[in-house]
Amino acid sequence: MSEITLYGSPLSLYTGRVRSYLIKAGLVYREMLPNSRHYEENVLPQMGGRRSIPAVVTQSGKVIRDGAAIIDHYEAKNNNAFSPESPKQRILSLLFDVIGSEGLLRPAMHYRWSFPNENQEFLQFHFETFVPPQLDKKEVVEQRMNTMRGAGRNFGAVAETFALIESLYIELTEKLNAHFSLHPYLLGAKPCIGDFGLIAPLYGHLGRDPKPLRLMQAKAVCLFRWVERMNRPEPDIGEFDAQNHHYLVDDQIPETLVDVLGQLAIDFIPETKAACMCINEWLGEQSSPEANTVAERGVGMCTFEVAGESITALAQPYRFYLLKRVQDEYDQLSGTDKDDVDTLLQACGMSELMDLRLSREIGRCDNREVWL
Ligand SMILES: N[C@@H](CCC(=O)N[C@@H](CS)C(=O)NCC(=O)O)C(=O)O
Repeated sequence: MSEITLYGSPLSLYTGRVRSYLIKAGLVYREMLPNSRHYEENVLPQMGGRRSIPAVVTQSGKVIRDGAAIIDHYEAKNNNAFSPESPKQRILSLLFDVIGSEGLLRPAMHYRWSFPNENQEFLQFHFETFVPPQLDKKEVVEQRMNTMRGAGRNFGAVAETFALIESLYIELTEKLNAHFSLHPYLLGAKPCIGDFGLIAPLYGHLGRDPKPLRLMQAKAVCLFRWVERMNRPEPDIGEFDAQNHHYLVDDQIPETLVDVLGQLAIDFIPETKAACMCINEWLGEQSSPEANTVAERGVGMCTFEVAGESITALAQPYRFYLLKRVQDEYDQLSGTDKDDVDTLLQACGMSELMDLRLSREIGRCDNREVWL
C-alpha cells in the first residue's frame, strides 16, 4: 500500500499540528516540500486555489488541504482515538485546538521575526528549501520572508506590542511548564485533539527557531519535553510515575490546566470579541455573498485592549470556523454536564466564547473554507 504524502515544512506552524497527529496515530507518511513539478502540476490544482501547507495526498490519492480537515479525515477513520469522551475534557480539547491554531500567532511571529541576530541564518536556510531550482533563490527568498514579516505585523506583532507579547508568553510558558511537570499531555497520559492544536505554534516556531527554543529549554524544561514527546511515536513518558496511556479518569481537569487557560484568555477573549464584531459588521455590509463564496483569511483589522494596551490585528473567519466546533459541542450539553462545563469555563475566564458567534456559518467546499 502506498504511504501518505504530507506536503509541509519543518518550519511551518500548521504542518507541525498534522505531523504530530500522523506520528501519534501511527500512520506511515512521507513529508515533502511543496516545491516539485509534481506538486505544481498534480497537487496544487486540487487545493482550491490556495497555496498553503499542510496538505496531504492520502493513500487513495485524495488531496486534502487544511490541518483541521486532514486531522478530521484521519480521526474519523481512527475511531476518534484522540477525542476524549467526557464533557469537560471534550470541550477543553476542542478549545485548545482553536487557541493553539489561531490564538498564539503573535508570540509565534514575534519570536521568529524580531530576533534576526539569532534566527536569520536558520530562517534563510529553510526559506531557500522552498524555492524550486529554476527560480532565483535570493530574490524569491527575500520576497517571501518579507511577506511573512508583514503577516506578523498583521497579527499585531509590532514594536509597540513586543514587550506585552513577551510578558504574556513568558507567563504562559511558566504555566504550561507547571502543567507538564505533572502530566505528560493536556488531559493526562494520552494526547487529545487540543494537544495537536497547541503543538502548532509551540513546535514549528516557538519550539524550534533558535531564539525561542533556547528560551524554552532554559526556562521551561517540562514544556520542552512535551514538544519533544508530541513528535515521537512512543508515549515518551519516562519521567512520570504513572505509565498508563489514557486520559484522566472521571472527566478530571487539572488545576494547572485551568491556570493555563486563564492566562490564554487575557488576549484570546478581547481579540475574539473584537474579531467577531468586525466580521459580523463586514458580513452585514456584503450584499449576501452567494453560498460557497470563499471565506478569505482576513476580512478587516480589529482593535482591542489587552492589559491596558491597544493591539490591532487581522479579523480571521477561520478562528470562528474552529470555535464553532466548541460551541456545537457546548450546545449539545444539558443538566449537570452543562452546569459543570459552565463552571469550568467561568474558572478559565472563557465563558464569553460560547456567545461569540458569526451571523453566517463557515463550511468547506473544494478544499476551501466557504461561507455557507
Ligand atoms: N488553516 C490552514 C492554515 C495553513 C497556513 O496558513 N499555512 C501557512 C504555513 S504554516 C502557509 O501556507 N502560509 C502561506 C499562505 O497562507 O499563503 C491550516 O490549518 O492548514
